[in-house]
Amino acid sequence: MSLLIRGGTVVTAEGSARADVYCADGVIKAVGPNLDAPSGARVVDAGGQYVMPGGIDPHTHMQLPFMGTVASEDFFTGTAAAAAGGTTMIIDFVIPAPQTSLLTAYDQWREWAQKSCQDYSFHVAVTWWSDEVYRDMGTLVKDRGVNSFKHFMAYKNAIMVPDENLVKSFARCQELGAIATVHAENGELVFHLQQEILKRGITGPEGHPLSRPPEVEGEAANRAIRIAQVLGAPLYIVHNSCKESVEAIIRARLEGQRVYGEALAGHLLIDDSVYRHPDWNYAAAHVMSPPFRPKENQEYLWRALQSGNLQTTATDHCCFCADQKAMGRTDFTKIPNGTGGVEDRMSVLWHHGVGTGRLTPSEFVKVTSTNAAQIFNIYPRKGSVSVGADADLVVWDPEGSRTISAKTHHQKVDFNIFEGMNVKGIPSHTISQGKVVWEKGQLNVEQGAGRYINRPPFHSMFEALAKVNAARSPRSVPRKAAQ
Ligand code: URQ
Ligand code: ZN
Ligand code: ZN
Repeated sequence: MSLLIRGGTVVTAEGSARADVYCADGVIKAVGPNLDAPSGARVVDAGGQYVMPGGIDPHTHMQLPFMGTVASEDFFTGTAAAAAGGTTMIIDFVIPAPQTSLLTAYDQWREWAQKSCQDYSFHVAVTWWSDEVYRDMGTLVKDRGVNSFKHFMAYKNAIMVPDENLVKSFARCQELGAIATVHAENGELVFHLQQEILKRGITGPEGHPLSRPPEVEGEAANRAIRIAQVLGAPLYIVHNSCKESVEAIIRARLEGQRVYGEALAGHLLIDDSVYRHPDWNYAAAHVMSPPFRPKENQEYLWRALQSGNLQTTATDHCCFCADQKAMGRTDFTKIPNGTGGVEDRMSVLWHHGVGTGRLTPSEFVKVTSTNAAQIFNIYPRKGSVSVGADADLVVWDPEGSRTISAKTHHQKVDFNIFEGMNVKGIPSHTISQGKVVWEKGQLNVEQGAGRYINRPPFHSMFEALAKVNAARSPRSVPRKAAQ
């Protein structure tokens, strides 16, 4: 099956140019103007549209067991919804229960993810510490294609880890050539504030943001950054929601520290007024952590993306339906934390990013695909439109529009945090492994077609480079016999 995408403007992180893209055997074979269509090739007319690397969502939680229930979206429906929105790869999370084997959890998540219809990979959460965890991290890097380890600094009495574990695990990441990632909220402060707020008789969703003020996030972000700095470990902070965490990242980056930050599409557009909505279900549907923030934080996050101080966008797609959210009907701390967005991220970011002039099309590609591919070491296989890369592409119609709604979305959840939002800029075609999986409003996905994508450790790349350089260095070139 070969495919020629003809007449479009290819947009990459580097720039844009009128070019056709020819794909065969699941990879890009040629990029250039006026390509011929070999006999039998399918031709997609991309005239007047952009051809970009398929979106990479580096933060999802399909069918996550969490807070006494399981996220409603599974790996098939979630990767299908991603295709409908122009995203062609997700990086999800293996989250072992504390005191359980990381390798066993990894195998469990691999089994769950086999039904995916598009490519996927996993960060692995370090939710406890022991010599076994130390060894398993090595196995995961060397034999399972994992190069990123997650640490929850919140969720006390569940998956939160103390500083001691952060230190040991970050040091192990540095040793292995892996990147440490964190959910940065001070879980002890959250727990204390939750008890205080409940004591005052506040049990509704309005209590959620009160228990997780921005300072709680800023403190944890800074703490993780300083630990990583002392240990020389690269660090990626997920779902930065406020000025306090971004300021910590900017300071570190100005000092030359290797710290990366992620922003969620939700945090870029939704503010904390949602928690004061009179309808309990509406407010509870927005309970996620860190919470949606006061409005001024959105512009701050946009500026951080524009300035390159935040590098990626994601969704933290972790869906719970109304009956699940109702588990916290009398106690907001029992409302399962999480919201969706995997289908809407790309259009929301194009409309509010490129559509407003905040982002150029190339910057859009960087923050929705290429930067994540580079940070998690799968570039240029992913996140590029280049010969040899996987044929994961999106044909983007900048004039197309749609209204986002739970009534029409493909996400397996009964709520949409972007409900009613009109967006201009939509995928006319999504191509996964060279196959058109979304076309003019119709999914054409195959359960199980998705592949697990190995992500090599970083120093292995440096070792490879070192070998290449050594081979080139003058010392290794046999000297001509003296004249
Ligand atoms: O914290 C996370 O990233 C997971 C558990 C999803 N839930 C959330 O509220 N962000
Ligand atoms: Zn989180
Ligand atoms: Zn998450």
